[in-house]
Amino acid sequence: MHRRVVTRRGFLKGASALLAAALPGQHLLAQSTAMRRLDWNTFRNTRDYGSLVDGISRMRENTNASDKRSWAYWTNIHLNSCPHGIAYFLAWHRGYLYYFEQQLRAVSGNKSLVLPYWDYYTTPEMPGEFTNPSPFNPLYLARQNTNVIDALTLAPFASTVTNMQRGLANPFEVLIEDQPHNPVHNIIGTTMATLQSPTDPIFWLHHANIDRLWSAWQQAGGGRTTPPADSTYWAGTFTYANRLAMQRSRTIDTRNQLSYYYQNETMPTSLPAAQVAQAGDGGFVLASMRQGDSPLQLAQLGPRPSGAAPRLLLRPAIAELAASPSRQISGNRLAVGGVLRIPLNENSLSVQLQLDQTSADLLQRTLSTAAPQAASPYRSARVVLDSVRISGSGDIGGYFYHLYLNLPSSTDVSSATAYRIGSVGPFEIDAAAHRVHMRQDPGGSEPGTVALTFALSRQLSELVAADPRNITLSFVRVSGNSAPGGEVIRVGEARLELSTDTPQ
Ligand SMILES: [Cu+2]
Repeated sequence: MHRRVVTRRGFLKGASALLAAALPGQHLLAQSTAMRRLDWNTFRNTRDYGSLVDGISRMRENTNASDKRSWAYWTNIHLNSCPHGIAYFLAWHRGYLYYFEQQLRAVSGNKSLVLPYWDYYTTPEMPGEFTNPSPFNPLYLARQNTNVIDALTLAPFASTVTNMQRGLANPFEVLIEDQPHNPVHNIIGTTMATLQSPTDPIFWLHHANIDRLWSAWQQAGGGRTTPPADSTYWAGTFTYANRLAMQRSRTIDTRNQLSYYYQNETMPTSLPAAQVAQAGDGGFVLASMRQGDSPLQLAQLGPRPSGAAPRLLLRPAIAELAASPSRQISGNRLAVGGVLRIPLNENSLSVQLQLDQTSADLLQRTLSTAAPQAASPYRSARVVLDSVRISGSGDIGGYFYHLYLNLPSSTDVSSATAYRIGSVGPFEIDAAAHRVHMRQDPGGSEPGTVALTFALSRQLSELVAADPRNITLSFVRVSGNSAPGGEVIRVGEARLELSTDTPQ
């Protein structure tokens, strides 16, 4: 079975260019010949499956981390230079996977080997080949969980998500990193919940899937826009290691620039069917208007069938915690109210952000579109979790928290995403600690901690401005089947800030 195919689109393009430019045909055909990355469920039945297992086995056995044929060499590239939570998350990983795939080909001796992907939107349970704990199985690594159904969302594929890059309104790159990318790392846990995650073989199938979803989004039309090749956005180079670099502009189009494409390049349109609810789990509880329904995890609920009763997400109870004062954080950031020392454990909780009258007035002048903008030096609002650290057994993962602002006391789950500002778990904390280490981020106010920032959408800013004396922040816990209890994360301060930055 060979998968070196010439696509019709690629062939026609090549043929017309040939006629137009009268260049040697072989060269053009070589450029339009692309390799197809397969879904694991297809890949596992090809002869390449053996090459993949053999290649990974050889690389894991090679313990010389300075040798590019070793497993640790590739983990160290990720550890030393991956951008998480900053620009080029998608493009950097596209080039990283491309070079890793070439290395796998070289080590396995199979020139047509391609990286397969794990489509968890179709099969949320990790493929069994990766979970067999035999010491002779090179695809296995200890993990907290193997089912990622609670990590999934359709939010990045909504028709309103038309910008690719961080910094523009509603950016695809930020949304897909936030969910499903980060929660998949967190729920699987153990090594996957850290920047050492490429040590786990499932990492490569997870990131091939994220890359595939980006490809699908790029081709979906509907006004979805990637910066054009001549944009300054693509200027520059990713340096992965010594003599291993890629021009950013080469990562725009997989088929024509990197000569690969995916078996399925369409965006998911539904979530996997709901599974049997876990009784007594520590996750958030969904109430139903009908009696007798079991509580279900939020992500397990697909679109509600017409005529069915709405399924409700209840806002977690408000914890009474000490308030933090309004104060100037820097020349362009003002804290308008917050709370101190939030312990995050197996339960969900909400906190109330207390604003004094002066801060409330300023917030209203800044964020309300009805108010004159000139009356405030600030332009946007954000939630900052400061002095965040892992505590207890939190570093093993298996869990994460959705963050909501001003969640109503109960809301239909399909409406809850309007209040969501992001998520936090051990992977986000480890990635932020790495940015501090790389001096890309100053870190948290307390030494050895991190700070996480969540920009508010225009809609949420309006909502907050409408009632600035009554702002709640909810941490909604999502636990995999295996997840640590007790305090796992400590947030030193959660606060609302006004900033001079452009609104999202
Ligand atoms: Cu990742």
